[in-house]
Amino acid sequence: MNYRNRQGWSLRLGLPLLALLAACAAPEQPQLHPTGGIRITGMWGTPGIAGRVSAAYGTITNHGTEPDSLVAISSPAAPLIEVHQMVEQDGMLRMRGMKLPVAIAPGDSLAMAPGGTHLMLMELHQSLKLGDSITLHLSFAHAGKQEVRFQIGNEQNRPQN
Ligand SMILES: [Cu+2]
Repeated sequence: MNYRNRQGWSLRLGLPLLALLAACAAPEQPQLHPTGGIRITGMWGTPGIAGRVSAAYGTITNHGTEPDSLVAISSPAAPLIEVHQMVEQDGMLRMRGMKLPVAIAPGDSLAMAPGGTHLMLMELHQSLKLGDSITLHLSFAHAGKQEVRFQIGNEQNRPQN
């Protein structure tokens, strides 16, 4: 199974989902973007072909004392970005869009990793290659608009952003 296939809309997986998730556990990463209670860490994205899709991963943590929520996502790299969950259905792992806003309770995180929840950049304006950098704007109800810039990599060569 190659990496690009895992991004397909549906795909029969040989590995149990849990093993997949465990294999993809990200190392602890330093805080990058402190604003309000929201911190976005460890962001990286996957290569993609112009007009098609790319996935982005990382962790959004609410270190504040108030609930917050992700209300909008935009990027110069793609006109449409969705939060996708992976849902197992009849032995198939399928991507399912989550409606915004996505609430993040105090002390909670939205963790995004290969095989699990991810941001899906759709209809890419340009192809994204290893080593390229892209910018995302994540808007939160309380923490406001936050900009993250991160690199394109893969599971063997995961950028440390
Ligand atoms: Cu997706």
